[in-house]
Amino acid sequence: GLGLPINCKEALRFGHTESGIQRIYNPGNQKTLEVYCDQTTDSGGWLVFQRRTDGSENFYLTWIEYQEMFGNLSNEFWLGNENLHNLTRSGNYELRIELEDCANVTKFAKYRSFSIGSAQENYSLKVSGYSGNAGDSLSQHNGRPFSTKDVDNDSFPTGNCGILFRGAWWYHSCYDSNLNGKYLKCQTTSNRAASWKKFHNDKYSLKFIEMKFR
Ligand SMILES: [Ca+2]
Repeated sequence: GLGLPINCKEALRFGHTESGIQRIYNPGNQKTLEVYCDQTTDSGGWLVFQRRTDGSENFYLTWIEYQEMFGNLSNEFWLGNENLHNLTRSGNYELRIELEDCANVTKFAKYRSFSIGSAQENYSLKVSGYSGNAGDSLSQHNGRPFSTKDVDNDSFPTGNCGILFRGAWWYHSCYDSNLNGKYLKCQTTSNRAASWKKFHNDKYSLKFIEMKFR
């Protein structure tokens, strides 16, 4: 539709070989939207849907706020759960997560299959097929619905993981990763941090995080 690519993989085929902001046509909801494409990492074609770099955006937000995009595509942002569902509802997608610690060590986690359910399914996470060098801190979240500080869909009976750990995620009871937790500028003392347990631990606030699919 409209001569626009339907995602970053198609944009790459159309000759958009540089990373940056790209307008796409999403057949999932027949709308256009701007996204950020990573066209260099691991052969490119990646549509970035989350990034943390400096703590400039507040990620401790509500269900309704997580449904839509917030932040700045050039820096910190969340693409929005509605967009994520509509972009992954048909076809097969892989997920890649870039992580950097405070000693500038970079690691990644890749998953062979990734999609996000509908609003009726509470934007549940479907993920499988780990590879990479960061360790697998996401497969335990497979099948879990999304939770926020105001909508508790987690499997922890006596509290809201989103409030306890200041994030919004596909919490179980509660997490192996908390990449929408607090950006604490390399602090290593709070389990509210934006963390990936298998890389460091649940108190280590990572310096750089990027989540993307293709
Ligand atoms: Ca709960």
